[in-house]
Amino acid sequence: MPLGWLLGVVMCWSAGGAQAQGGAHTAAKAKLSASAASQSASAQAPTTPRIAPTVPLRRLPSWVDGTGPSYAKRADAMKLADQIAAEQGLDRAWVRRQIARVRQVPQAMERVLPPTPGSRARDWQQYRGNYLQTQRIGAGVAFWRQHEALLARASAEYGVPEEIIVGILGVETYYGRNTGNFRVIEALTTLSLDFPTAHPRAAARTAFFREELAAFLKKCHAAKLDPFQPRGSFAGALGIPQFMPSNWARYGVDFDGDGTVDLSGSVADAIGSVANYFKSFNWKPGMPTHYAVSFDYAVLDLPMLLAPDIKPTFAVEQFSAMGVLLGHDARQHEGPLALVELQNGAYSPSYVAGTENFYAVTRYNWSSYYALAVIELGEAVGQAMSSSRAREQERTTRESPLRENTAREAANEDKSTRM
Ligand SMILES: [Ca+2]
Repeated sequence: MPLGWLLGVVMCWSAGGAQAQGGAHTAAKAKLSASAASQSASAQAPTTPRIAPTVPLRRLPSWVDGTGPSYAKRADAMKLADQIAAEQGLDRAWVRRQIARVRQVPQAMERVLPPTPGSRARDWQQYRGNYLQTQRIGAGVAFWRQHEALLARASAEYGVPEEIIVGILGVETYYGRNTGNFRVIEALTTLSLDFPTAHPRAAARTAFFREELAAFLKKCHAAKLDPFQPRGSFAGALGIPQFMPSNWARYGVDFDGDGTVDLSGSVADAIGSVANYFKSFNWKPGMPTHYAVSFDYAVLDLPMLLAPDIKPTFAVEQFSAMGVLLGHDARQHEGPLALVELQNGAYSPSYVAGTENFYAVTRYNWSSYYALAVIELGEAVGQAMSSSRAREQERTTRESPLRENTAREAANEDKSTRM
């Protein structure tokens, strides 16, 4: 989600996100890497993912509305309104009216705060278990089947695999089920004017949310949309793909051709926009996202390998010189790689070699944990799709001779009747 920045930072804390790097997605390779890596590089890590409690497929919306003070009489709020109007070329009175209608939403202020450092150990297996549930994979298969033609068209047009689009939408909103309970304008106004000063990067975050609020008001004004209508996350991320408003404007695609980019009501627009987002962040068609690694402990230089974090930096030869052993396919890889470390709580970390396409997934949300969950969910859904297609094919093959026999018998019967 072009929730990017914001949530990225939050997730890096909460999920333990080292920031990841890029890698294209080839189902077989992607599959290999995570599990094989955790087995080879961290023999003590749990090999069976813990499964999180099941999530109900549908839940009643519980809206979170502003209950704090109104911004109508705040001088800084009206000053911000005037600034946005001037910068975006919007009617000053209209912007003032919108912001004056907003009440502070304290839950947004609470949710942007990172957990106390050390309060929660980062745990990839646990994080993974939150997304790779049987129900979510099943919902992904249903989504893929229902929107197969759209996914195929987006994949062909933008060069991004269906698995990645399906993985993103599954992790972000459970295929549109959980798109957020906050009024986007209330979340963004609150975080623009009352971002918690306890946050280590409060000034930068405030500036970020002000830009998002401006982008949101501009989009609403252009679309003649009441800014109080769209709902989203506590951070103002919108719709099925959870785009921040500036990304809605920048990367949103009218994929169903109805003249507007509707990320909440149009699955086609959501699918096209996610694919366009990845293309815009240099997704390289055909490149795997990551490879399995093992270590030559005699020469392993972990501090050096982990220094660039998720940014693909090292050539295959450099990896090898620093003690990272790669399989046959990975050794043929052209382009830089990053050693991605995923902590497993009390167990040894898992490691993968992330490519530029792994890094591209982290541009949606700046967390390697997030990226690998997206990749593995997409892959699990893809495999489930293939199995169900194979079963259907088998059934068709098994039934067709029967049908032929029945037809032949019917024809013979017909003949005998005529005789
Ligand atoms: Ca549209």
